[in-house]
Amino acid sequence: ARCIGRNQERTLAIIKPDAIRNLGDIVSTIYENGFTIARMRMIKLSQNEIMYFYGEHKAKDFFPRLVEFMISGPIVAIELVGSDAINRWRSIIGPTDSQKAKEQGSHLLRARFGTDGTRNALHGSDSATSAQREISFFFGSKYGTNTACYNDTTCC
Ligand code: RTP
Ligand code: MG
Repeated sequence: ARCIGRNQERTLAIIKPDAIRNLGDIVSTIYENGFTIARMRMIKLSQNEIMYFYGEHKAKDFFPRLVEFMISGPIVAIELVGSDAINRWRSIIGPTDSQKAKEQGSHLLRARFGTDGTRNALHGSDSATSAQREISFFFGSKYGTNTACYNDTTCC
């Protein structure tokens, strides 16, 4: 595998069912922001799989709404690699509520493609621990196909 450089971090992005038609624009934005796509997979998850993936939210009032939304169609899981990828991807998508995102800036991906607090077009891992868990959930291993390293301590 080719080494992609130092200070690289991985995160898991998801294009949610409401944004699948905008896959092309979203992939363009990913590359415009200097990320590499290590792996990408389109999949329709079962109710049980979504409940497991979002298990940390199972007691929240919005959980049934979230599960119903996420099983409403296929999603695309993307393993992103880049500098400060976790925080940078979350800042590119914007706040959870798409209406708040629209107030903060029309360039934010949730402003462009989301509708409200649940139908918000995109996901981004919230920590390195979450990123590892979520990448493994979709891809089975933390290592991508076009990279030789996981982070700056093991790379190059
Ligand atoms: P995500 O995990 O999808 O990247 O989003 P997030 O960190 O910004 O938000 P989180 O609190 O983890 O919530 C997970 C997803 O649940 C749905 N949600 N609906 N009040 C609501 O209707 C509500 N709150 C959260 C959203 O789809 C959110 O992304
Ligand atoms: Mg979250």
